[in-house]
Amino acid sequence: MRKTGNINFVLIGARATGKTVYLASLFLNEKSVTSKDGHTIEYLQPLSDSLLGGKYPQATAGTLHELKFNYKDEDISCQIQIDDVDGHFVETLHKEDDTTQKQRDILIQNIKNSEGIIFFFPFEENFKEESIKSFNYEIDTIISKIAEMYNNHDHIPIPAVIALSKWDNSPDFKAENEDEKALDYIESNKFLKLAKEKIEHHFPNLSIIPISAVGKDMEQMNPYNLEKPLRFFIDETYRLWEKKIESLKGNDKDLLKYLSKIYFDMKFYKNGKYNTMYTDIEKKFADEIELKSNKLQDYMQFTQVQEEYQNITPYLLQSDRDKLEEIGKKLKSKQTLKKASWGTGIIIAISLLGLGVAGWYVKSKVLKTENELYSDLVVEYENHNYPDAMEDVSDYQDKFKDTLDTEHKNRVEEIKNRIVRHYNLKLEKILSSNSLLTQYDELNVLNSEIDDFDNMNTLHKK
Ligand SMILES: Nc1nc2c(ncn2[C@@H]2O[C@H](COP(=O)(O)OP(=O)(O)OP(=O)(O)O)[C@@H](O)[C@H]2O)c(=O)[nH]1
Ligand SMILES: [Mg+2]
Repeated sequence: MRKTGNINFVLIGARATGKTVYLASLFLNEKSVTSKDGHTIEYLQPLSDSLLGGKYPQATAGTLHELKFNYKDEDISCQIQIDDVDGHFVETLHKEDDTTQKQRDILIQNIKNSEGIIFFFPFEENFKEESIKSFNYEIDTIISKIAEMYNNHDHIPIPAVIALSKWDNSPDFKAENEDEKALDYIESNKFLKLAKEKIEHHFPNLSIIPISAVGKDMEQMNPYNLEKPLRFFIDETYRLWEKKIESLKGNDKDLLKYLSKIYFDMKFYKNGKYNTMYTDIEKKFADEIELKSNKLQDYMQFTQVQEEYQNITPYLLQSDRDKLEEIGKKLKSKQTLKKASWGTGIIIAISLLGLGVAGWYVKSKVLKTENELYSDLVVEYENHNYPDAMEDVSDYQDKFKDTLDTEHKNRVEEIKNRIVRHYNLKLEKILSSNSLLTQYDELNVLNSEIDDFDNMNTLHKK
C-alpha cells in the first residue's frame, strides 16, 4: 500500500544488528541512493561522517526515524522511505509502554504499510542470544500485523529479505559459495533457523542476502551488497505494479485510479510506457468532464456532474482539477448573482471598485440573509453536495447563532449531524473493506471531501 508517494521499506532487527550503520553506509556510498529530505540528511550525515572517520555510530536509542531517499538508476527513478528503529522496540514490539508507545505505534503502522521488509540477522562470533531470542518471539507479532493487512492469509504478497549483516566477519566473505555458507550459518543457530523458517513460511518471495556495511577493513570502506536488498524490493514492487496494471486493463476508471498513484515513479520505466498510459486515460476523462461542464447553465447541474464523476476527479492531474473548479466557481457566482438580485446595486458597486468575480462572491456571501443561507444549505444537502452543505452549515452557525428562528436552527443542527453520520458510516465501510488498495483510494477521496470541514472534529479524530 502506498502512503505519500514513497515506496516504504522497513528494517527489522534486534539491537546492534547493524541497521543504522547499513543506512549510513547506503547514504554515504551508494550512487543510486540520495536524499533531499532535511531530517534524513541531518540524521545520516553525522553518522556517515563518523563511519568515514573510522568510528561506528551510537545505538539508535529510543527513537524512530522515517528516512526519505531518492533512488535513481538507468531505468527507474522513485522515492523510497526506510525507517530506522531502535532494535529495542523491535524486541519488545508486543508490549505496551507509556513512554515509547507512540514510536511503537508508528512502527507498527509503517510495518503494515510497507512494500518490503528487511530482516537483519547478524553474523557474529559473540552472539547476543537473549536479543535474538526476543527478536525471534517478536517476528510472530510482526508477521501477524502484516498478515492483518492481507486478510490474514498465510502468504504475504510483499517481498522480504533476510540481510545477513556483518558478513565481513565470516571466513566465507565473498567466497564463491557464500550464499550457501550464509544459509549454513543461519541453520546452525537454533533461533536464527527458527526465525528464518517463520519468515520463509509467510513470505514466499524471500531473498537471503549476505551484506557488509563497511567491508573487511573499515578504513578502506568497501561495503558489500548494500544496494542488493533495495534493488530486489524495487524490482519486485515494479513487477507487482505491472501485474496489477495488466489485471485492470479494460477497466479505465480503476486503471486511472491506480496509475495516478504510481505514474510519477513510472516516468522512466520502460520508456515511460505506463506514464503515458496514465496521461492518455487522464486526458480522456478530463476532456469528457470539461466538455460536459462547459455546457452547463447553473451550479446545481454542475454539482450533479461532479457527483457523477466523483470517483474520477480526485485522480486527475492537478491542472485539470483546477480547470473544473474554475468552471464551478463561475457557475456558482452566476447563481449567487441571480439570487442576490436585491443586492445587485451593492454588488455592482463592489465590482466597480475593481474586485474580481471571486472577490465579490465572498462579499455576496456575507450579504446572505438568514433565510437565504438556510435555503441554500438545505438545497446543497438535498442534492447530496455535502462539502458545500457543510461549509454553509458552519457559515450559518457562525453568523446566525443568535437567530430567533429555532426551527431553522434545529434543522441545521440535524443536517450537520446527518452529514457527520454519513461520513462516519462511509469511513466505517471503507475501513471494513478487504482490499487495501480500495481502502487507500477511497480514503483519499473521503479526505479530499472532508478537507474543508474545520468543525467536523469527530471525523478528523478517527
Ligand atoms: N563487522 C561489522 N560490524 C558492523 C557492521 N555494521 C554494524 N556493525 C557493528 O554492529 C554495531 C551495531 O550497529 P548499529 O547499526 O548501530 O546497530 P542497530 O541495529 O542500528 O542497533 P540499534 O540501534 O540498537 O537497534 C556497530 O557498532 C558495529 O560494531 C558491519 O557491516 N560489519
Ligand atoms: Mg540503530
